[in-house]
Amino acid sequence: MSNILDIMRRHPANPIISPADYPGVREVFNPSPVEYNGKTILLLSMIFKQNTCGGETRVAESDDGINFTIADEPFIKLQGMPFPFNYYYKHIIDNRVTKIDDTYYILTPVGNDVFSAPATVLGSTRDFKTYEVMDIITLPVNRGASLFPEKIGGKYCKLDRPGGGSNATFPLGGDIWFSSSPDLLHWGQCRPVIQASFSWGSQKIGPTPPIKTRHGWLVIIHGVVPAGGDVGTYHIGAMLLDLEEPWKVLGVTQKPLLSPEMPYEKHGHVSEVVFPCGAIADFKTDTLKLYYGGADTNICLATGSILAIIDACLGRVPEDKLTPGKPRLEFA
Ligand code: BMA
Repeated sequence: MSNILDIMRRHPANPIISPADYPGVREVFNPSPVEYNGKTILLLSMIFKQNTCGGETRVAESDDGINFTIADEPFIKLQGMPFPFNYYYKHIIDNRVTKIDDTYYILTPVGNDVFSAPATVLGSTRDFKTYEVMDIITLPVNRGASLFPEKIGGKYCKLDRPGGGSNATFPLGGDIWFSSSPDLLHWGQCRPVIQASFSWGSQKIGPTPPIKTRHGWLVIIHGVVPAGGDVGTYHIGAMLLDLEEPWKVLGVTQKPLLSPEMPYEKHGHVSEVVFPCGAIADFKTDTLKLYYGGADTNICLATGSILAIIDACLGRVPEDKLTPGKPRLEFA
């Protein structure tokens, strides 16, 4: 029996964006996808061969979701901004973008060499040309912060992953948490959501922006196990959260949706990595378009039935790993 769910199909043109096509580029990976004006936009994570300043974010745009044109200039430029943003100008990658009303909000886990990192910077855009920085909205160490696309119970909501993962450096952490805010800037009422302790996500897991379905909030997540690869093996799976109380897990896929299997996922700058920063749902055709990074080197696309993914989430819930099962932290 396969260790991977048979739901997603890789696009035959994979990798759809490769550094080989862009002289000077060393890595183009971990895209954050969103629809804008009838186009598909990807916020790309890019690292150049002449790497003086970590990674940067560029906008790629496409009419068909497969052939992309990459902007010539970085989209997010924290260097040159006033304190505290100027401290966090390095390694601006792995964005999570969410449209709320007519604004696209971008959460970026940013780091530097001075303070502990990454912290999460919130910014916004309406046209993917102008980026407006808003504030730093999480303490470090925190990765993967992702906004829900609408208020729930009158509050903005987000998922994130405080702590760096359960490894020698960060023995605790690596779990996904929920928090809410009246204004996108002040966050609290934190709730643990799910522990990094299932078969394909035993070391750390990380969220992407939740997608609203009739059955619950569908969240594509990555999961890391310590074995294999340069830094463990990175898988992609999904979980389903309660629509009204989104810190409650209705289910999680028992197997990954995608694991590193193809050469462009197994070999690259970091081996054995498939990494998502979001997905686009087409409910008319019941298709999830999952854009992801392969081996921290290139960009790939896989598609699959949204309903099948939801079914897989609901198949079996490891009760001891999920709230309200036996949470590691008890709270009133
Ligand atoms: C994570 C992030 C990602 C990367 C992954 C695998 O911690 O740095 O950008 O894809 O590691 O290297």
